[in-house]
Amino acid sequence: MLDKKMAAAINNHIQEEMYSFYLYLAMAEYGADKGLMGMRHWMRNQAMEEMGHVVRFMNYLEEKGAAVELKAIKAPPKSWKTPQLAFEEVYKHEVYITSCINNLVDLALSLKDHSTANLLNWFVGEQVEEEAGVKGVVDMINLTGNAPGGMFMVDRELAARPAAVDPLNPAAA
Ligand code: OFO
Repeated sequence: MLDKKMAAAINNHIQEEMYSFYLYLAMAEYGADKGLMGMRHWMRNQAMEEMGHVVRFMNYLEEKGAAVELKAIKAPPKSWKTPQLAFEEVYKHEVYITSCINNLVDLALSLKDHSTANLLNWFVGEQVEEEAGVKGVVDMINLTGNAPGGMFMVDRELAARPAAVDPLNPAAA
């Protein structure tokens, strides 16, 4: 059993996670268009992680006997002025997603819904990693001080990001 308000809030949040997936796929294509294949790799793997978050919430709704309601996803931007601005947007977006998770925690606690609070506890920790991971990239770009070839060097680091787990087949990882 899941409180209707909690189920509705989780379904709304699935839409946020789907938008994150979409946004990072768009940024991957922007990177590819600029010849930044490391950025493309980093963003595609970030998108894959977002799909993992979607699947985690969907599995939970299934387990609790609540209906999954997939909603429309708005189109993300197609391009950014610079790769640096794209990564800064990722950071801002992750701070926003953290606030969404915190709101879900507040709702779960107000409903004394300990099972959802337990699920969300994983996401609270995950968001710390999400923010820190992209902040590391923004810091790295800033360290280049816009030097010629700076983004080329950063791109090589981005290419080294380990592949994300396949969200639909996590046991295969
Ligand atoms: Fe799902 O954490 Fe990013 O958005």
